[in-house]
Amino acid sequence: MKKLLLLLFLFSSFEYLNAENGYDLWLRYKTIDNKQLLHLYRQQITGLTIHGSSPTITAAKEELSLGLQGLLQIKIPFTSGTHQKGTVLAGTPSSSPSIRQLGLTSYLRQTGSEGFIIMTKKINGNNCIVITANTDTGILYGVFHFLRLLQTHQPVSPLNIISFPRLKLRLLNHWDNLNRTVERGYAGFSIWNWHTLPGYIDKRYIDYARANASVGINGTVLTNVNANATILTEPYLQKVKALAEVFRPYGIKVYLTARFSAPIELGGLKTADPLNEEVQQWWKQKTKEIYSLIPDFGGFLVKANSEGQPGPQDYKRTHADGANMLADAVAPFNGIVIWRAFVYAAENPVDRHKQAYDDFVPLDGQFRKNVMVQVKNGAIDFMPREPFHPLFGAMPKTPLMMEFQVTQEYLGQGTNLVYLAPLFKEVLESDTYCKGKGSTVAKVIDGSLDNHSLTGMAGVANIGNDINWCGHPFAQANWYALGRLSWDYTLSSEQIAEEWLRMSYINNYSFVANAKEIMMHSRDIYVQFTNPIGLHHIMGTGHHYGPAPWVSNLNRPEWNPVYYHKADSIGIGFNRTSTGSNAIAQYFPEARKQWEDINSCEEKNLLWFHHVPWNHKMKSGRTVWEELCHHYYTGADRVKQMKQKWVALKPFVDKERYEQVMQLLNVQHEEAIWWRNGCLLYFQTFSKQPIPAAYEQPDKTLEYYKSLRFPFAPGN
Ligand code: GCW
Repeated sequence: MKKLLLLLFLFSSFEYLNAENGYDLWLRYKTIDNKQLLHLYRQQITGLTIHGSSPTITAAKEELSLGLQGLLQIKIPFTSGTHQKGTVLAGTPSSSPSIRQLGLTSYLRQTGSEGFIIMTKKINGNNCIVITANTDTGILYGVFHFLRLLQTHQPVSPLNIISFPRLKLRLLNHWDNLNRTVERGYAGFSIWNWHTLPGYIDKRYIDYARANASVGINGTVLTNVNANATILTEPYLQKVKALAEVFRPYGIKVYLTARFSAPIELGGLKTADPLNEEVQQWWKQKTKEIYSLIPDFGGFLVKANSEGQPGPQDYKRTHADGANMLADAVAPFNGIVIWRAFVYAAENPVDRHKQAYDDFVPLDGQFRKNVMVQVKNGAIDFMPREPFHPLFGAMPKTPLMMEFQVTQEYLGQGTNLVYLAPLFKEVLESDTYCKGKGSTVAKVIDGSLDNHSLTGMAGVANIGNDINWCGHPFAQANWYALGRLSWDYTLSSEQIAEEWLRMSYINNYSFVANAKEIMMHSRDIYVQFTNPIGLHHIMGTGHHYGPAPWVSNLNRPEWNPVYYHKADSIGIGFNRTSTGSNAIAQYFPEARKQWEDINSCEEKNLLWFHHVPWNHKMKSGRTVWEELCHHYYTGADRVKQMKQKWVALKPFVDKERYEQVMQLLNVQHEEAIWWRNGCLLYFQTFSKQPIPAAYEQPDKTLEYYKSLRFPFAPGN
């Protein structure tokens, strides 16, 4: 009997134990493992009729066949126009007469050029599943959505879905260099093999496009914002063209970063002054050349006058002058310019928090119609927790695009399990109060507050040539989440996590519930053991790996962690109130209120805005010093709990990914202890207070932590 049970167990878990390398992302299309459901789906889906002949429709067909064959383990025939019961009928009203007759025009008015409808409809008396849209791209998105329903075991009858994106541009920004290193990349080298392009099309490019289309990402900036002008030379543009051709059927446009000094470097001009006519001509010519190769080229993304990049200020011109010059060049081709607001200057003694706002707010109203200003979610950088950027709501005349970081530069890099949707949502749901209560960051970027039609969100990609694309198996969830939220920012982090888990692992209730819990707490845990109660920018120099709050000797003041935590004998934290740098004044008064007063400031941002005496009492009754100890220790302990939770999920996960995640959680636990001990030992030199005896005391000295070096840490 025992043997039989064991055999049964082994047999039933065979599916789970198949090794997986993660390459298929969330598009695994494994057979529905619930027999009843499989049976039901097979009855409900009996044939496929897809109208249209564009490459996008071909891609949709291929995806449907691949998906259904995998999920249902039967070959569902493509039919033409019979519409038997259970037919999946896809097409636009113009490509499909049967769909035209269904009278869906009023719904299709809502879906725009990318949205879709999936509805159960009776055709010739038979229930069919209709996937329709105004464009073939909409059909493709609908197909992916339909497959997702099956992948996540949702009912497919009756269906009544209308979906359209809330943001127009949904982009990945690759910080990929032409030599294939990736700035802040933790998943290997760049997936763009420039050397073998354009002749060789790696299958990865197609799978990359499929993955993006499956979550609605419709643009990709191929190159690093720390730009290299070589990408604009003819041989490289041919390579870009080849990629654009792969992506086009999937609704994805390519964009490039423009190095501002390219007219000098490539054109041999003496200047790159945006008001110089020759310079303007050079860009116009270059742009024409690009569009002759790539007619649907998206446009340029520019980092200028920031961290050593050239820009218009080199010629005493403004960011608007620079952006407008490029905007005029791309305008005849319907291109756009995305100008980054991430600027700060070493020569400027003003709190770095304030510099982008100071530079950009006076320019509001001066940008051309086809310019977007891309703003990072917070004013400093992509810190583990950061109040929203004060520029959101402060430039009503300019469409602002959100820039999130999907790659985990400051959030555990390649070794930590940190699910970022809660961070993204925290920012999007923050109230700027720019037009009174409810003026959330989301409403600023979706254009609804100021009537902008150019809207968008970008994520700095976490993709590399690692077999599983993202390094950490759970990092794939962050790519997925960026896409899903840029399509619909009202989705909850839980829902996104759940979808991703069901598609990437298994639909088992217990697995999904527990793994989701690990994900949902992971970002808070990371904040807790690295940057609790508003600490920020205290990471290692250059590579940004691990803690280094002690660093004080770097050339630029604002590169030093001590600039941000300001620990001294009195207390810790950056006073950004009116008695300090007054960065807080950049927020609208109602928003400011939550932070202004040291005694009522929301504690998660306390040290962001205040220099707080060591013995200041927190809501918990602990002093600030005790509170720091509490958070660092609790955070590190919670990583241990994550490990235990993962161990309990072993029966549900294939061996390969189980082991990968397990090993990484072990590394994460060690890193958490490193952060905890390093930071507390260092801050203790100012607080002069003991780490409460109840805690296990650090087993290494501060000198030891200070001596650690990582000369070849990735991503630098
Ligand atoms: O977060 C910082 C990174 C730089 C990056 C810069 C930016 C591309 O450390 O590596 O440069 O931001 O966003 O421009």
